[in-house]
Amino acid sequence: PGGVGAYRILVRTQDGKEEVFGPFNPPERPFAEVAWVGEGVGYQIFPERFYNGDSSNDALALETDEYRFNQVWQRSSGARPHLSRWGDPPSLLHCCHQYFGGDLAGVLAKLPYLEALGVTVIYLNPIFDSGSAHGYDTHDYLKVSPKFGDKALLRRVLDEAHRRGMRVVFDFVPNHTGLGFWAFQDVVKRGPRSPYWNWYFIKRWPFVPGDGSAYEGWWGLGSLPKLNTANPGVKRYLIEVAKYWVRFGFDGVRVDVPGDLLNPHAFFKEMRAALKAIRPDVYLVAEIWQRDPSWLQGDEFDSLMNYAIGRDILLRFARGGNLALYNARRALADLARVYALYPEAVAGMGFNLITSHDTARLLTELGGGGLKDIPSPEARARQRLAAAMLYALPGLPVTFQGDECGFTGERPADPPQELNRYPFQWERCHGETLAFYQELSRVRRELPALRSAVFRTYYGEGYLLAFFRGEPGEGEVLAAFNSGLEAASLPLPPGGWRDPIEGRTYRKEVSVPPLGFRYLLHLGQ
Ligand SMILES: [Ca+2]
Repeated sequence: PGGVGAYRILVRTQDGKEEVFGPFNPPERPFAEVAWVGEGVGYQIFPERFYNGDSSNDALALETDEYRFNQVWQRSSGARPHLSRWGDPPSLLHCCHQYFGGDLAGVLAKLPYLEALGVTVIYLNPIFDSGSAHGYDTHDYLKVSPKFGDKALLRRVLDEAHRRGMRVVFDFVPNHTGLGFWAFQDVVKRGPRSPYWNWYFIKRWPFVPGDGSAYEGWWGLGSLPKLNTANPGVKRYLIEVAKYWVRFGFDGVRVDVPGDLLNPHAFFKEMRAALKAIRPDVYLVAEIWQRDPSWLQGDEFDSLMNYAIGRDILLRFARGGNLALYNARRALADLARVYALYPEAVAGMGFNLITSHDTARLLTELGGGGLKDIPSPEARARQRLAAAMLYALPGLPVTFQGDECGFTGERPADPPQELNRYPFQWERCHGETLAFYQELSRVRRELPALRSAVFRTYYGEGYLLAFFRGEPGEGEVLAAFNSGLEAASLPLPPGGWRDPIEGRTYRKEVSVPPLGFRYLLHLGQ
């Protein structure tokens, strides 16, 4: 109270020894949390495979596809982009050029579904004009992809989402463009005489578009020419694009492969300053898969995509199995390490996920099999366990579309089919799993401790893991998870602890069911 001063940390070990560390000084400019993030429940939409709300625009996918611009592809005998019906089997081009017709009208139509799921934050995969189903090869940063709709429809989606208390985050791809981007096309035509020659890294000219040996591409791919973001003109252009969409009404930005940019930290410092000047509570998320606080110093991003929590900790724990390989004690230590690494504000607005369009589906990861398999009850239980952990952490739990319906989908390497992105088969939604996710949202709304930034470790032995959420005392939550096949007994701290799902109150100890969990609300002494 009355301001923040220097502080010390007192550590008391189990054998009663005490040691004092410090004094430490708090940062001069404390990192401010974007308050709406950690309060919410997140959901990722991959628009081409979510819901087809307007079949009249389906064929536009073919007219705008990369194939039009990729002369290497045109001269090859390989498969061509094509349209499929919603439930058709995946083709060899499933990942990127097999189109099913999903669009923004589909997103608009399903907002009531998302509201019933408790979703308050939508992360949209790229929706701008591009040459693929995934949209990471931008042709026009300022145009909505015609296969998805137009700006007026996007306006309606944002307005209707906002009216329902939802925020929307767009996907921004500054590292590379698609072949159809106007600056790249100008370089193709005019070569060194093009004013955009230095927007890219061209090795020789003239060249055939699609020939990855003629210019730098992302991961060497000829279809994704890399932008020179150290060029002030490129940087200015891209930051103006981001500003445009924030002004348009988006609430946050997810940035694709920020670590691959040239001079990335300079770029994102400038981007943050520009966007926060428009909207101080705009939310900035980086696609960085590892633990890395260098992006989170208060002057670049608000969060990473926390695969490092969801996959490296939660998923490994939820798989159970050989305790020598991974166990609750290690999971608890790993969680403690993450939350010691980041400022509390960063934890509180963490973008927490286990799966996305870039991973196999959650149920598949937990033993549920591939697209055509029938998952076992154990795999389904492990998915519920993993989801319950995700919803109990500080920050925003983000579910990839369809995981809440218990779908499966693997990612075969050859050919790379990305079956996790198979169209959302609405009539096949697993009702019990959906009801479970709805319940998780409801409990998160009901228990403020689960929405706070405060995290403390409690217990980690064998398959049983538990941590506290929220300030100590009445109202805090003890969250316990059992990844083993037998019930496990958890000793409770003093006082009464109520399980809000089951409605019973426990003292001294509680049994956590096999592959089960409990959120326990502290009732005080
Ligand atoms: Ca459509």
